[in-house]
Amino acid sequence: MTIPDHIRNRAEQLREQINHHNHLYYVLDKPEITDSQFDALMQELISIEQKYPNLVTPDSPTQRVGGRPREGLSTVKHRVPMLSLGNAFQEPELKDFDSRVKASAQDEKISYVAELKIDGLAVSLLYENGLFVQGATRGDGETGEDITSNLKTIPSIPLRLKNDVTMEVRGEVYMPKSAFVQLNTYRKENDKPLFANPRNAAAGSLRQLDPAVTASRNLQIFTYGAGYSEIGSYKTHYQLLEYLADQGFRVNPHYQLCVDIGEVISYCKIWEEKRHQLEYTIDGMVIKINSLLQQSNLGSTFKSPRWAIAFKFPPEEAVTQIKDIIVRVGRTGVLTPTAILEPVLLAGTTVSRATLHNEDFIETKDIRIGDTVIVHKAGDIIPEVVQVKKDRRTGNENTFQIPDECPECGATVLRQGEEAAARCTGATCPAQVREGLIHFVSRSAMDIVGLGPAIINQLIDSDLVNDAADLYQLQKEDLLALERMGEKSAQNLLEAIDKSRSNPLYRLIFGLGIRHVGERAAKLLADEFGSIDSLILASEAELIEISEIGPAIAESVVTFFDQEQNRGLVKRLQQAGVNTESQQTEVNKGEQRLQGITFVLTGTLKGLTRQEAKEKIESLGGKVSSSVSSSTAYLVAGDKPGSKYQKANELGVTILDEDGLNKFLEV
Ligand code: 1X8
Repeated sequence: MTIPDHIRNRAEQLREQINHHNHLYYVLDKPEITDSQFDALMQELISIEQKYPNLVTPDSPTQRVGGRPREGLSTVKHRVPMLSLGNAFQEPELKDFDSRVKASAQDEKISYVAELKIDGLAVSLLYENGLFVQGATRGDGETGEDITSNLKTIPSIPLRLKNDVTMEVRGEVYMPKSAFVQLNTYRKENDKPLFANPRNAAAGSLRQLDPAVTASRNLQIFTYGAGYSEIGSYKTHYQLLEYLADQGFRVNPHYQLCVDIGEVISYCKIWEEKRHQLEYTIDGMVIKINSLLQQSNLGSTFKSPRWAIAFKFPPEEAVTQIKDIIVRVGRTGVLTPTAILEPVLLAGTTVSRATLHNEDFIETKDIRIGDTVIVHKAGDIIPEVVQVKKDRRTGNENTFQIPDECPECGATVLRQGEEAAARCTGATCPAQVREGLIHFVSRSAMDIVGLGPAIINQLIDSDLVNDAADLYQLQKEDLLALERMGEKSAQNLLEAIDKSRSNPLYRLIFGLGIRHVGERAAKLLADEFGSIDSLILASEAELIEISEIGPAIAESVVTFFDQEQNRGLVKRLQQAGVNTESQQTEVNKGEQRLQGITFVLTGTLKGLTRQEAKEKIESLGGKVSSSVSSSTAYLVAGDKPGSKYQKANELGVTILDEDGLNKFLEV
């Protein structure tokens, strides 16, 4: 198809504009247009590229959000090893470093650049002639993992540089604190395991087979160096940082030129104080010799450069006393012990509580009421008890046990089998009712805006609401009687409740708070059964047959609907006009994640037959073909592969082993 000149020019212009606004927004943090103006530019480019696919360039901004997996994580050998830094923990160690440097530099004047040490994941970004071609993790320093598609989803990583240079840029990918809190809140709502800190969350998000997952995680990058580099107009590290920023990279603004080690030390002290004001976690400072010539004269040991050092901040800890241990009852009835602390300043905030997780945690650490303890913040955010100071015990401390009866409703508390959690068995436990309602109205469930915990508490306390169905009976007068509830808010709330009546079915299923049924399982169940009435009738055997629904979910669904009380709740929700059917069979996007990808299978697989593999791939929207051609995306090679293997090699088709295939088939 010939492409009219004006279209070609317009696409080029759009790409430039989008890149420009991306840079303003993500790198410089100074947007000049609104989000919707930006979306309009993007939409225009997408529709041009859909009509004229030849216009799609690898660096087009439309290529950032990969909606499907491109490759298993293969390995990359770094052209220049990614070394780790030597550490200094105290001022004298920095002075020693300075003396060592000066001794080898034969009385030349040395100046340093001090930078923040970002607590994230080191990555290497390879640009060829200005084009981003490959990104990798640090790995063991010699060899890392290829995470190109995932890195492309991070908007502040430029796909094309200002100049057509070939160089390898290094930086740290991290998750901002706010994104971390948001992600964990979401994971908690969806019964998924939480990330311990932003660093783990960033690592988990980058090392994904599906770039769409990475794209959803709000990752960021700061670049701070070069590995292999073809040319260099820069002679100092300071100039290199300026050069990186000029090429379009995001560079942390808090770098400082220091003319001697005294200035370095003062600068480190400033950030040790101010670190908590940042939107990301740092674990120290990095100090580098400014002159690149001096750097290369000093060289490196096999492990780390001699021209740089990391100054690690001491872990932030505080000593305080446990005044009491209380127990909170969550939505699923889990009793979580929480330490009430003598308030203490820690990592920038006053901390007065720390989670004690469960009985085992308390027992392992031998934590008692009255103990003096060391607390820290996991990932700079979550207060935790690290250790008991046993030498401070007076004998007046009291051991703590999870009560046998629920502190909220008096029902029996049970610990099942190997589970660490103790649970309240009371079906009408007010704490469970409250937490259950908070879950029911939450954003991923029925999304009733304006119905926060404070109002829910009042509604329960005034006996207006005992379960989710009662919400739909509320009248304006009921609401107006609540504290701080005006005419307008009452009206808005009633409208929000009414709107939720027509939510898609999966939101209701998720909102019911059935154990183990997260948002994804709820979508699968809604798609499969089409109505809540059919779901109620489903047997465990039928449930297990659904791919991705395991025995724990199946059992839990059946147990839930076995309860008369729960079936009654559903009935009352139906009577109140809440939608309990799928309007249309929603195409489950996650399910179709292999759409457009063709596999060829060869050789003997161990874990499943080829037929099973074929069915699994097809159920996720992928295609299985019997012969290798240029449209084959992956050859899956089991034991004793035949001629297909050779053909795939000749055509440059990516070859997966069984593990590689399994990674595609897992969620
Ligand atoms: C690691 C890091 C470096 C810098 C910042 N954060 C890090 N985590 C920096 O140079 N500004 S350098 C580095 C390394 O070389 N291992």
